[in-house]
Amino acid sequence: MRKNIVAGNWKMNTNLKEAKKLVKGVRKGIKKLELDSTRVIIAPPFVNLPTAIKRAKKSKVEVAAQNMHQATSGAFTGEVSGEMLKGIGVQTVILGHSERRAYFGEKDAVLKEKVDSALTQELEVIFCFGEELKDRQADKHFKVVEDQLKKALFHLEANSYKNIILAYEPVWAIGTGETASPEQAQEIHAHVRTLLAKKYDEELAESVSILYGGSVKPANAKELFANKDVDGGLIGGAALKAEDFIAIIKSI
Ligand code: G2H
Repeated sequence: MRKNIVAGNWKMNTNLKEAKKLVKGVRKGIKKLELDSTRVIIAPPFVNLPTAIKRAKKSKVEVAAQNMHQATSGAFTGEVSGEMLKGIGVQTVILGHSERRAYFGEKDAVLKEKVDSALTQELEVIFCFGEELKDRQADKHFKVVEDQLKKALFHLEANSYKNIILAYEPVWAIGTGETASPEQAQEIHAHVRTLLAKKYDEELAESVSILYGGSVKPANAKELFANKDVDGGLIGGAALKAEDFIAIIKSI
């Protein structure tokens, strides 16, 4: 059975003091919750990862990174490798976020390399994909999503998918306050499961958690998560306030 997952992508937010406070708030907030089939992940900025890992110890809060370089080491000023992340106790890394694609020029080919590198380091990957507004307006959203998945993931062997979480994040809904409707999210998630079933098999397609991301907040989380193929969310803005993040976790 696949797990439900609520993951907080803190993006370039939180100084050290804020990060400590936020981990504490999340940790405290989930303490009394029944989370048997739900995972809670937070993804602070690189510099706050060691502190977050330390403060999340012996709790159900897992800590992820927001990005990594595809090489193990080398002359790549300013970059961080999967091996380095693994070395400090990170288990999961977000790859392919639309902000990485849009502002840092990350194309499908480099994302494929990053995915391979992360899996080699035995890191779990939260792989983000999603169409832009112009794609949806041109009725190309199914095709765009399909291409993104094929180019970065479909070379993988079936057994790699035990370390892959997918996150559908329509670009037009990210940080805009605009959310995909539950129906729009469900139809893409179902489409992705069909693609996985065609490429691999039904069992694999049913085993992969597919999260929705894009302006998820306490007010809309329940109706999004109620969909059969929506297994939780990747939360940005609303993950920066412990009480909102907890309210979203409670919606699952
Ligand atoms: C999408 C999401 C988290 P937000 O980027 O990855 O951010 O919830 O602020 O739209």
